[in-house]
Amino acid sequence: MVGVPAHRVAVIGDVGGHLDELRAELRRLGADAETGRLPDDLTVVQVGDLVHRGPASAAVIQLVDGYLRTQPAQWVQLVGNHEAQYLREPVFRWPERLDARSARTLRRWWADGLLRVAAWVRDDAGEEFLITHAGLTAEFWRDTLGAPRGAERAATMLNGLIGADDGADNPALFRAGSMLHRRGPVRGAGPLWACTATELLPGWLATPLPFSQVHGHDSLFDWRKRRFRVPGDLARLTVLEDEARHETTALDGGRIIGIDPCHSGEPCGRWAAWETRTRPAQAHPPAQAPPGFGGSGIE
Ligand SMILES: [Mn+2]
Repeated sequence: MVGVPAHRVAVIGDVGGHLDELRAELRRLGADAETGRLPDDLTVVQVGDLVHRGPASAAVIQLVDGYLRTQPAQWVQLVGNHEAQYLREPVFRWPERLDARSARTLRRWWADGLLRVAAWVRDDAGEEFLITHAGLTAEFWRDTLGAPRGAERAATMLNGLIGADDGADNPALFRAGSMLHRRGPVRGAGPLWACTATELLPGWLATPLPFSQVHGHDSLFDWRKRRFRVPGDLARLTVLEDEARHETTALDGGRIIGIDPCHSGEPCGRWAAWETRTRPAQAHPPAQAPPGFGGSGIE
């Protein structure tokens, strides 16, 4: 019997306004060199932080807007803390500010359910991955979501938080951690903000993972200084892939894979998307779903 053809999912880490880097990686993944069109067998998930740092934030937003318009079933856009600056009152100072048109585009994506908090995928070996900007901490998973066992359920619940508490001063979804507050780690920092070394990993050392995770935002390994930001026992659980700038920490119940290339104002050099294979129905949203599929909480 011929099975359903395998489908490729490529998860792209933080872009940081580096249009040329994003374009080059999409071409490597099979996008048409002229038109940029994605091949039919590929779904891209981008983990957020499209903007700031690099030279071309507005053009990155425009490129992604094109994919969301023309190939909406093949581009899943997640929200990062840098996009959130334009969706709510800004919470941190940043030297750059997006132009009004780009900010409006982000707000339209958010209102239309095109900018999500979480995606999920089950690979063809059966391993489930939750994909978010900064990772889902054990405390947020347990206390805010009520400890869902599957990645699909967790993604649906996270996306259901969009708009649910927009009026609140400090809604769980946007709960920042040590990176913003410059104090000790925050138990239950949200999926846009959790610091990998001090807020994401520690909780999962004490709690078996219900599913694996892929995230951007920051890293356990400082790629520039070439040293771990964590003690040796945690570092020893982590395998580095230098060429791709991926770090994989093996824990009880699953693994946590960090894919932030850590671009600064200059691109970092070598990096790559994290790729896996799945069957078309085993990703969120499914490959053929209409735009807005997946219970974002926005009607
Ligand atoms: Mn970030």
